[in-house]
Amino acid sequence: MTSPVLVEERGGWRRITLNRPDKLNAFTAELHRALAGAFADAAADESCRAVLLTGAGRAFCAGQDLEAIGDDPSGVGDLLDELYNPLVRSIRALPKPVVCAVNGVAAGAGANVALACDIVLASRKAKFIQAFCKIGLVPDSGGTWILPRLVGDARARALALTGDPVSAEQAESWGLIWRAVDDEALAPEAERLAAHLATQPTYALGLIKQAFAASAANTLDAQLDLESELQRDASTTPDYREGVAAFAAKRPPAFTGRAR
Ligand code: T3D
Repeated sequence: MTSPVLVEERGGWRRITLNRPDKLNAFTAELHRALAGAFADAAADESCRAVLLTGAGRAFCAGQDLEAIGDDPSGVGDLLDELYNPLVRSIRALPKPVVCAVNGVAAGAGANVALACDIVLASRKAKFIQAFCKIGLVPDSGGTWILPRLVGDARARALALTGDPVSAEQAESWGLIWRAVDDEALAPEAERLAAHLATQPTYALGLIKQAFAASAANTLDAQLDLESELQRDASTTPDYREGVAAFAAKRPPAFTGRAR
């Protein structure tokens, strides 16, 4: 049987591909379980220093598989508690960068899982759709948290209340994503970025993720304190010493990514 998630080792980073192209990579429980396993493996493997998430076929992900849900609405909240929320948390908590290459439509939870990643590239044919309201649901997978933070309240509300699609170019100009790129450039560009990140001071990149995670709830004062704490930690790493030594010697740094 074809696996709903493909994992490819790429020398320091790995590509995780949602693989139900006939159903636009819509989430089933099986896909969720495979994806959770792939992220857990990436977290546990010290040699993996970056992750690239993408979709097979013409779509990134159409959100929840609406056929798999059937007519019984009783498990909908449970699905979020058991599958979607842990997924978003695991992406955000992964102490290494996650690049998302949005290769086509990203709808519903598919859009919000993409937006949970650290750096989002999208092909010009991609679009982002907060499709929830079209079926009488509420944006989930962190959508009501991340959208206003990325694009502001006015745009976030309109996107959530209308379910109108946003093109990749519009998403870039609004700050919803990092960059829109030509269709044929998406894979090489995302791979180049993941490969670059995999050579960087991974432990410090993980601390940067921690700082951004905390900043959403912190006062400036609290954030300044946190930055001092994280900077102390970062400055004890071999990568900090290597970064400074390489700068002084005018040579490229060779980072290990390790904390100690
Ligand atoms: O439990 C819970 O529900 C809570 C969790 C909710 C999280 C959510 O994500 S809710 C939102 C669910 N997603 C949607 O509502 C999006 C539904 N899909 C669409 O609106 C459209 O398919 C797209 C805009 C994404 C793409 O449109 P288009 O015209 O490019 O493709 P298509 O023809 O509609 O779809 C192609 C095939 O994929 C088609 O199958 P077929 O007829 O060729 O056998 C279609 O049924 C299937 N497909 C697309 N989306 C889903 C799906 N099958 C199951 N579930 C889907 N979400």
